Amino acid sequence: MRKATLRRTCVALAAVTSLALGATACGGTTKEDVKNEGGGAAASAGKADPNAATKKGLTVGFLPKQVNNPYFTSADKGGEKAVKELGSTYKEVGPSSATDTAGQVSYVNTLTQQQVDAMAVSAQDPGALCTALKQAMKNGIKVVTYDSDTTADCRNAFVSQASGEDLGRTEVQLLAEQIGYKGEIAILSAAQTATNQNAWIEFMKDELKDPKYKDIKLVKVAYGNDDAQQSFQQTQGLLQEYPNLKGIISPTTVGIKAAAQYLSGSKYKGKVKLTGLGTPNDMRKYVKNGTVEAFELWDPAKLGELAARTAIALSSGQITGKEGETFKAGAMGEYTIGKDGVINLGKPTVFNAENIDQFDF
Ligand code: RAM
Repeated sequence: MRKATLRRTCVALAAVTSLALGATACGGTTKEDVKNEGGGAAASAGKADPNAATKKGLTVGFLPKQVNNPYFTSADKGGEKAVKELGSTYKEVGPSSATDTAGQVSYVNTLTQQQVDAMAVSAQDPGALCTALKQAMKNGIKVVTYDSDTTADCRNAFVSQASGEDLGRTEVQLLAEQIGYKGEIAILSAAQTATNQNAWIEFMKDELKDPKYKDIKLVKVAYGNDDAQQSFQQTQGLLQEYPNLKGIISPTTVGIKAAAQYLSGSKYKGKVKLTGLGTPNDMRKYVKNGTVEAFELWDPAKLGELAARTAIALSSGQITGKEGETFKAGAMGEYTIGKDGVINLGKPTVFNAENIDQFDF
C-alpha cells in the first residue's frame, strides 16, 4: 500500500474505531522513511523477490526533459508500448523547454499528487529535482531516471542509454579519424546543467588527454539548449569565432541536426566535420549530401521500453535498485543492476552511408 493511501486508511480507521495505531503504520517515521533518507540505488524498502508476479493496473508517469523533442517522442512511445503490454496505464507530462527545471519539479509534484505508482524521469539537472523526487519515493512511488540521471540518492535506478564512458570516448574517436587527428574542435551541447551531456563531455576531455590527440585542440563548449534555433546560431557563432575549426561534436539529437543544417548550407559543408549523437531519420539527408560521415546513437524506443520495464519491476518488488539484482525485461532479455543502481541498455550503433538506410527512427 502506498503511504498516502496508508495515511488515509489510518485516519479513517482511527475515526471509526478509535484504535491507537502504531507509529510504524500511521504517521511518524516509518521504516521506509528511514531507508529513503540515505536514499540511493537502495532507496527501495525490503528485499527483491525476482519471482514476484508482475503487477498489473499500475500507473506509470513519464517525465522527459522536453516533450516536443522527437528523441523523447520515440523514447516515450517505447515506454508507453511496454507499460500497456504489461497491463498498466501510461501517462506523459513534461516541459517544452530543455532548460525549465522549475517546470520539471512541478511535474514531479503533480505525478506525486496523482499517486502514480512509478515515474520515469529524464532530468534536466542532477540536483534540482531531488527534493521533489525524494518526496515521491517517501510516498512509495518508484523513481527511475532514464537518459539523464539525477544524483544517485534521488531515484531508485537509472536506465542509461550506454556507458557514458563509451559514448564520450567514441565520439572523440569518430571525429579524430575524420579530421586526421589534427586541428581545432568544438563541442555543441544541450543545456549547461544536463547530467548526461556533462558526463559525456568529461569523458571526451579525458579521451583527448591521450597523446595520440596531441594535435587536436578543444577550443570551446557551446550550449544550444536543445533548441533548434539556438543550436543553429551557436554553430554559426563557433565558425565565426574559430575560422580554422576542423570539427564539431554535438552529443544531442537537436544540436547535431541544427549544426548539420547550418554546415550543409554553408561553405564549410564537408570541410568542417560533424559527429555526435543523432537519429538516423534526422541525419539521413546530411549523410547522403556529404555533410556528415558518421555519428552514433542507441534506439530511443528501447531506452523508453527498458525504463518502463524497470519501473514496473521495481513496483512489483522484483528489484529494489541494488547492485547485482537481475530482472527480465520481456523480449529485451535479462538485465543486471550495476553500481549506483545503473542499468545499461547496451552499446550504441554507429551510422554511416553504408548502414543508415537500415534504420528508421
Ligand atoms: C537530446 C537530449 C537527450 C540526449 C539526446 C542524445 O535529444 O539532450 O537528453 O540523450 O539528445
